[in-house]
Amino acid sequence: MDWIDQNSELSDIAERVERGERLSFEDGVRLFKTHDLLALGRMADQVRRRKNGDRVYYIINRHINHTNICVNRCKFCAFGRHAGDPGAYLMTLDEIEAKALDCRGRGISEIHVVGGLNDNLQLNYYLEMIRRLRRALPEAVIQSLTAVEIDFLAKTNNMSLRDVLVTLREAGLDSLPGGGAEVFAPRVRELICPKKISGERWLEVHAAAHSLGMRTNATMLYGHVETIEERVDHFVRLRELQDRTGGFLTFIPLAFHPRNTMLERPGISGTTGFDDLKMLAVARLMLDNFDHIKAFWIMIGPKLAQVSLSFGVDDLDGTVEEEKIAHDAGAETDQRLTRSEMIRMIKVAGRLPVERDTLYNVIREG
Ligand code: V47
Repeated sequence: MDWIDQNSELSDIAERVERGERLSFEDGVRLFKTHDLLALGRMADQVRRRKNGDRVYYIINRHINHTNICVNRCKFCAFGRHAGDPGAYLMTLDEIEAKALDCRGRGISEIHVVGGLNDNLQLNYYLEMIRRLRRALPEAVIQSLTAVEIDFLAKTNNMSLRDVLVTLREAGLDSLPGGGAEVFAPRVRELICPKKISGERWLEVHAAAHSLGMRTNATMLYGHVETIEERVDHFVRLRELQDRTGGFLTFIPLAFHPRNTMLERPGISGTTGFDDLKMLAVARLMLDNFDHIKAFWIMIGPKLAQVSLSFGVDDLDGTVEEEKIAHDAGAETDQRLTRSEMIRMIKVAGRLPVERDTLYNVIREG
């Protein structure tokens, strides 16, 4: 083990990583507490290489946020509005369809649609939206509706989770994105999103999707009121569900952006580069049964996302095109990257760019 100093405070964990052993809750806490970022990065990089070799994935995708009207109004969110508030919007089905039609012929393989909990919307709006997206882009994977929206549809229509998911799947829904997970610990949810579904319910929705053969993503919103222990608990719970179902595709940490949110305080300016790299590296080490760890460049910037390729990351998300959730909260990144910018970032890091679809099938290499 010549890649880590034998006197490093992490050398016992490094030995377990080298042997491919599962890390414990206590190991996760120690990893977050270390300041030895390079040792942490080397361990995560070793696991990344074992799982994905030199491949770094990206996708040509398009985000659509159909409404920002939301009854939950989470404190970390600058995107949600009450109906009638300035800036509140709801896209018509024609407007959504027009955005999808605009994607035709541009090699877009995934449409990512998420929005607020708008109690004026009936199940039929969602079914028709998905049918129209399906018709407009028959080749694309529709990754839409977070667990929070699925739960909302089940409750408002008095349906089981399974029935809602089956109905949406018949309309053309393929996969669920990872949003709404935040931090599972009840203490944190009480402080930042008291009206949102519990962590247990989020996991229940994903388990229901997995049981139908739908693949889904997982996230964690970090850098607000959560403790290190609550972060590690979040990993352990995701890892447990993944052991049971194997249905998660990737994990995406989301760096909290405070601007325009109810958690904005003088002097608080969001996560630091150290926090972001640590989060990605610890995720790679703790989530040993996840194939992929994604750096969402929209949240941490393309430069740090590129550096994170040496800290356990093997996926840079995609071209995105139009992003509102982080930008309403002060993100200063562009809203889109081109395919050639993605490829350049990956090649400069000495890795092999692989364009993928949602399920990580290879579309093109190099
Ligand atoms: O659930 C909300 C987060 C999520 C803020 O599955 C914020 O591939 C930072 O889940 N600062 C929605 N984050 C976006 C999301 C996502 C993004 C990219 C890829 C995937 C995927 C999923 O955004 C919310 C919440 O956790 N969020 N407000 C904020 N102020």
